[in-house]
Amino acid sequence: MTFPFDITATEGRARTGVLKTARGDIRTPAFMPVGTAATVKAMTVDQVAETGADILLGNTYHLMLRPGPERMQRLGGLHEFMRWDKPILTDSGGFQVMSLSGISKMSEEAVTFSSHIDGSKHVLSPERSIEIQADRLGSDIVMQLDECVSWPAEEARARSAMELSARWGARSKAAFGTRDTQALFGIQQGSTFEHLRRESAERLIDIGFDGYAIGGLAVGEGHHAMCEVLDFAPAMLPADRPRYLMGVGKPIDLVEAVWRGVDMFDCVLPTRAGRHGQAWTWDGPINLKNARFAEDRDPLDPDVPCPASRDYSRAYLHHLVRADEILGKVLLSWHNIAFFQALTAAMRAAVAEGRFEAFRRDFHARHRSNGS
Ligand code: PRF
Repeated sequence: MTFPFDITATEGRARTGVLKTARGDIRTPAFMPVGTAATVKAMTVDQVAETGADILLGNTYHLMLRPGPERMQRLGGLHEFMRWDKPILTDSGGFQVMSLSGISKMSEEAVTFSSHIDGSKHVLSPERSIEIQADRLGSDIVMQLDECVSWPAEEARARSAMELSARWGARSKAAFGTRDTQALFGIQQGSTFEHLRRESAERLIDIGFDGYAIGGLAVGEGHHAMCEVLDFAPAMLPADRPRYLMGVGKPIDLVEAVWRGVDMFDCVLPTRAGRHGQAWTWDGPINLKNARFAEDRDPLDPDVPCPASRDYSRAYLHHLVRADEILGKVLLSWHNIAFFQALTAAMRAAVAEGRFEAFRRDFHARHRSNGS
């Protein structure tokens, strides 16, 4: 059974709706906080839930290295382990192998890599990735194993990664089979080449997935080039299934991607930026380290329904960041996750009320007015 996806309103290519999973509803557009190592860094799951997040992202790569898939299964799966009972989407591992592990080798059969933790050697095939995600971790939304090329990529290189990803998509689907309470998403590749993106989409649709991700973007091409790909890539994917833009992004990327028909996102940005003293606001990013906040008694945002956004002065946050106190990282991660949830909630409401075009214009005007 595939999860029902009810699109409740559209405006141009933008959509809002609900993806109904066995563990609960995911309101779209959705932002998934990243819980790489079975934790959204510096936050409790109760805090994450309170910000309005409907779903978290977990990583096969990290969890297969530590604590290990078989141990995770003995401990009841990822949900029970980290005390999160809402949906979890897991990434398949290929992208993290490329970006994090030491030496890695791609073959038709599998990717072989050495752990970034202890150098130990591991093999990840499409079948093993599905087994880890679906059977050991108990993920709700399982991603196919794919190959993502860095940018810029020559056409031949982008083509071979797209074709390998399509073949791995078919193997992933065969290994996944049909399941009652879990979904499998395919991943479109093809770098910035329109004809490769089209061929990738056609091959994925032929295989048949419960949802479709756009991979291979936000790998160095920049906001403008990414938007140019999003002008055509989402429309190649089935309109009645969720579309997920992987590893994206800044608030401005999210607004532009929703405008072009994307429904789901994940990114380490809110938590990583928070640990580095950066807070995201409707006026753009600010760094709390900056001396101009030393005696600023205003909160980060009185309208974001989160204690970290509402109840602490910028002066206090400035002090915590300057003193490198753990609480500074905790509060800024919490605020940023709450801000990203407020942003997706605002986009859902704007599409539902047919005013997303005005929302987008106002977002740009206010974002640009930020002097920092
Ligand atoms: N593939 C997978 N995970 C990803 C990506 C991808 O292309 C990206 C690209 N931004 C982020 N995470 N499997």
